Amino acid sequence: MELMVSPTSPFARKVQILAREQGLSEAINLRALHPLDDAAELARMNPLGRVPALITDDDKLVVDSPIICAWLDNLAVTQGRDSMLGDNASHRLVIQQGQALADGIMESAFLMVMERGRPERQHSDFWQDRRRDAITRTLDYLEAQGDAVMPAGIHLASIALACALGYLDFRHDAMQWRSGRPGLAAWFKAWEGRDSFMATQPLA
Ligand SMILES: N[C@@H](CCC(=O)N[C@@H](CS)C(=O)NCC(=O)O)C(=O)O
Repeated sequence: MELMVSPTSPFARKVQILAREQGLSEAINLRALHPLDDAAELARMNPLGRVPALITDDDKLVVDSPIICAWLDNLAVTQGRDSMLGDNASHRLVIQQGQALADGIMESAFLMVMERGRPERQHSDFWQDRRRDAITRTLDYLEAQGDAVMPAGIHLASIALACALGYLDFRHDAMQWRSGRPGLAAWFKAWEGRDSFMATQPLA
């Protein structure tokens, strides 16, 4: 299998962590492509022009990180592993919901970085503020809800949240997301020392 990644994409990191946690990393060749600098090459494989994208051994394209994670998790289950997407229908919904919240943080944070890269006269304070507010509110919600929204353990939702918080550290240090959120900060500490997390640090 070939997984198209960029070394800074939090969505690609989520897929790589799930693959490592499910013992699949040896089966995957990573191919680093920058969505803007390598746009034509990436678009030849993924019409959406985004990373991550997976090409399976039988040459099928799988796009969008939640689907790629589900695809890899299913492969791991066929090899005798426990699913990281939940044990039953209601657990799966909680995990999908947790992943959606974390992915939403990543998306807003990524779009803020893209906005910074545009010529100054095209900058939009309206959109930057709107995205920052969405991140702030979602972090506060996660802090308040705790394990009702983010159950304990290593699963797709906790992997996604670790990637979202890691991306805030990487790209939005000024947000100081730990400030006033001791629960989330303590939760993240356990992730910071984990092998799969350390091995997938974003490279500037
Ligand atoms: N929903 C997608 C989001 C992926 C995404 O936004 N990837 C960014 C890099 S972090 C990208 O390739 N952007 C290029 C573009 O949107 O043109 C997923 O979960 O995989």
